[in-house]
Amino acid sequence: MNILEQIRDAVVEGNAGQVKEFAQKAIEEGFGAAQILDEGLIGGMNIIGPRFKNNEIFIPEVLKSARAMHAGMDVIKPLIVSSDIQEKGTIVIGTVAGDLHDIGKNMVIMMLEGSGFKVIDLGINVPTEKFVKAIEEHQPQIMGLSALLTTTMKQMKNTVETLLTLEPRPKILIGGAPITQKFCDEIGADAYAADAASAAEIANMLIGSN
Ligand code: B1M
Repeated sequence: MNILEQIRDAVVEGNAGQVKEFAQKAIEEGFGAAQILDEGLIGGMNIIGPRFKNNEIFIPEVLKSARAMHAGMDVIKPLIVSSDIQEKGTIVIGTVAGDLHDIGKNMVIMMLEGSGFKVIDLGINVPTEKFVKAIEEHQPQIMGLSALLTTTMKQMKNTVETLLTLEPRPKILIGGAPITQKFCDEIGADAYAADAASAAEIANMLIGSN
């Protein structure tokens, strides 16, 4: 079993100590952050997802895996986020109201910061008013919304509807497992990104630096 598979399995087992140790070892073996993220950390969560869905495991196990995954993200973060990168612009990001999922959002943040953006994280369960207030306060070029539940897609739509009425307004970038380009077009957001790496690419396109 290679080191990325070991990371994946340690995420599945929810063993944060091992995930840290293996992630460090993977870096020493020359694996890049993106590969450790995709094949190791996300690989583990992709195994957890169907098991959770099929009631083979329950919330405590999922949270244990989530914590293990965060421990791995802490190890690879310095590889992604280089402190001497000049800030390109500000992005405010949050998970919409009613939704408590933040693992994917936090990955998106890591990639955005790694790409040179200043990111203001509003956290989870963010009501529309809080997004609006953050726009007034931080004047971001981009507003990022994440949703992981089909039930909170409706909330995302409501929030986007309000943001579209602001003048001037930031570009709106949306993402999350149930979100699609079709949904993005339907609700009038400016862009959809399927994963953390493309979120950073698309953010660059939105501010015209690519
Ligand atoms: Co929840 N949950 N969960 N969960 N959970 C899902 C999403 C689910 C698909 C599991 C399932 O049934 N198969 C299902 C949703 C079904 C649906 O809506 N159709 C589900 C459910 C039902 C629930 C609860 C309702 C369960 C319950 O209580 N009965 C409950 C809801 C709580 C709430 O939010 N109100 C719940 C709770 C939880 C936990 C708290 C236990 C935990 C969250 C912990 C945390 O986030 N801190 C949890 C988890 C971990 C999951 C699964 C297993 C994994 C999600 C994850 O982190 N994936 C998930 C199953 C699955 O997705 N396979 C599931 C890894 C992550 C890297 O991927 O978040 O997709 P993802 O992010 C990607 C992209 O989507 C994209 O980039 C990321 C990186 O590549 N992306 C963006 C994300 N945001 C973006 C924003 C962007 C751009 C790209 O621009 C701004």
